[in-house]
Amino acid sequence: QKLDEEERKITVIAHPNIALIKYWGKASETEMIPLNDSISLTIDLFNAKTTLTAKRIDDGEGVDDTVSVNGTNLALSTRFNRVFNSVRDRLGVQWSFTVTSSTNFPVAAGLASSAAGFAAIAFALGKAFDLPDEDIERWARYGSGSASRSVLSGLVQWKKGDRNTESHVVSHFPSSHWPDLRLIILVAKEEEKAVSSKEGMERTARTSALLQDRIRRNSERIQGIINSFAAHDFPTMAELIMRDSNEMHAVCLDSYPPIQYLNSTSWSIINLVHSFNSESVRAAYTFDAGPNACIFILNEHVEEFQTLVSSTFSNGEFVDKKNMFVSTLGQG
Ligand code: 2P0
Repeated sequence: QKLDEEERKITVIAHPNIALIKYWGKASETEMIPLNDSISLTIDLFNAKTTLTAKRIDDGEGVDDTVSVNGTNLALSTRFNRVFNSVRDRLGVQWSFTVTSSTNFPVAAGLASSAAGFAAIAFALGKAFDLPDEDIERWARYGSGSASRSVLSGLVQWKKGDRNTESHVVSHFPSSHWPDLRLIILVAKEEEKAVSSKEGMERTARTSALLQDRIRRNSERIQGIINSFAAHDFPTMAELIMRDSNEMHAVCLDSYPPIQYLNSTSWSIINLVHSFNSESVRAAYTFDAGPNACIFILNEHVEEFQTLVSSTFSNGEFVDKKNMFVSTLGQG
């Protein structure tokens, strides 16, 4: 909505995403360039709804940006400032930005909201000023690397690129390509605050020799995901997803001091999935920078898997499907 030349207002929605092959480590923190490509699907059940109001300001008048998420005003971090300043540089005239965001993620889900949040802000900024997709992706990335993958829909690859202008996202398939695919999110209680992704990535890049080995396998893995997704080959895709998650957590352990994101519940779920897969591979776990499990699975197996999880944990963590969320994937 262009209220006049002095004010713009727009409301958009973006979804968080889950990486099948994960981003871990940056070549540049200032330009947010990753050390390896990553590939993801969006989690359709959850979203960030964001309203942006942009107001023209006169030369000499100070900018006054504000961001509130779920009713709380945030202290603006370097990342927000980097996004807003980059937009002002692009526009060539001064604007102040007010962002009001609400998320429908259950607080208990402990899912990182930054991907959906920054994707929504970047999308709103781009659309409010009729700017091209490259700008939207870049601003999402400046906010949070993984947010750039939430700008598109379907199976989305973030190609690292070697320079700022080369790092970009592409969608290989629309979400409609595999409508039976589901994600079950199992929320495992976090005992203590994890090392942030930013800090963890920095430590791994600085101290882990294993990371170099991981990076060497990256393009083969990404291609394996694209091919198995294209062919609806669940067992092949599932093994790649699980191996990549395991490997990301292995390089975290190889960092010094070591970083541990998985807890005993996470490990029980890993073992449960492998026993569920003993006859044929029907489920794949993946873990981000925390203990919650994300399980890729076909719709026809969801009920059986949920029932198994509910009955396995004797402390009642997942009884009656508590702490479990089922989503379709890839709408973006
Ligand atoms: C991913 N993660 O590919 C990986 C897997 C977590 C584990 O991207 O520093 O919030 O803002 O770029 O994107 C989470 O880290 O980190 C993440 P920054 P981000 O989804």
